[in-house]
Amino acid sequence: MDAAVVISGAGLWRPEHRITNEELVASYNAWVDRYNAQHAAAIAAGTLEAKPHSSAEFIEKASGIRSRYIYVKDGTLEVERMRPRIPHRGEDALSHQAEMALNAARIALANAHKSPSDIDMVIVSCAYTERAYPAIAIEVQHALGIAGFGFDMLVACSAATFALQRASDALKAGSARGVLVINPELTSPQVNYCDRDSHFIFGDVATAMVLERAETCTAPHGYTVLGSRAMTLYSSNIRSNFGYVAHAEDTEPFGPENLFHQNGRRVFKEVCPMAADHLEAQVAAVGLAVPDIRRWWLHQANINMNQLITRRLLGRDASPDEAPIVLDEFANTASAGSIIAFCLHHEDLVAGDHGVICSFGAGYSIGSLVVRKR
Ligand code: CO8
Repeated sequence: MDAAVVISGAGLWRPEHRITNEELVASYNAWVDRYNAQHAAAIAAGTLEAKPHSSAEFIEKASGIRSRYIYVKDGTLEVERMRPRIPHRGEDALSHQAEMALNAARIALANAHKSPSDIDMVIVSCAYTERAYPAIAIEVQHALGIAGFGFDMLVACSAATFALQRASDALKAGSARGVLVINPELTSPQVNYCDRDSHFIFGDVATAMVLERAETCTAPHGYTVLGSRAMTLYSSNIRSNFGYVAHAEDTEPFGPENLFHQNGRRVFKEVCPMAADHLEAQVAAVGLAVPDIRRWWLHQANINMNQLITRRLLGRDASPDEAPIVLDEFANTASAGSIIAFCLHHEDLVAGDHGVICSFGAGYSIGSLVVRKR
């Protein structure tokens, strides 16, 4: 029989700065007014389309987002800049993402009643890493004084769930005693704040989880992993093309086509049924049925998506207690969304309660873990 693996601690770190929809829209609309004024002649001649305003009401209705955290607010709302002004750190300083990762990791370790000496594998898994190497995970491992190994993983929105599956498999196989999975989602540098379709979508945050074998777990809120599944299906509907080859292609690495962009409508239509089918199959695979699930910690990209998926699964609307939404405060935080929902809403479950952590997004990718409170 497989050794039982437990999620024994979770940590959530919020940046100190926030941007509300109203602030974001005021900045975008001022930028649009300036753009339209600068191109007034072409717009009047019909050779260029005037850009329309964004609206806070649209954003909340279409997505459920009311505000987002941002690692550095300075610069982001300035019409002349429209991107964060993140101070450069030299090679001797702790990197931005390592700092975010450490903030979340320390909370997860404390909640798991573990110290760095109990950990021997560190996975930093998120939508982007700020450099190729040395891995952010190895920097975090060094800062915490962990003996063992670390590596980075990129799977966009499913980075956290896919890493949790890697962690669970390593613990079952005996190649690790304790694993830290950390998701420092520094999304803001890849957001095109001049794009009306996507300027509102993302927020920055860091989450972390500690996983260990059941026999070492002493934490008060441990969750046994009953099963996990990762699946991918290629799609170009969500893309971020920025990359190192631009240096040799002689292309602008950070042009609009290389920042985040998507066909949101198609993503919505294609991913919702896939996610619902995946969840139903995954719950059945561990011998449970949908009504046995006490809580759904779902990916947080869009409130309407989550409502559609849970309605398909349950045959009725899910209550906020059954499927918590954190989008209003956090926006879409790439892979961290379902982990934030877990961090904020897992201590009230009682022994024997079942829950599902699930992500869905770019790739396409879907990842899920069915868990039971100890
Ligand atoms: N303000 C006012 N009106 C707007 C705005 C705006 N900001 N934007 C669009 N509109 C208008 C459109 O022009 C359109 O007008 P009309 O009907 O006259 O043509 C109307 O509103 C409707 O537009 P859409 O059809 O585009 O709007 P939707 O209702 O589809 O909502 C959403 C747009 C919210 C984007 C929605 O489609 C959605 O959320 N889809 C799911 C997308 C999703 O889940 N994507 C996952 C992306 S995240 C991911 O995979 C991880 C990436 C890694 C992190 C990246 C970090 C940068």
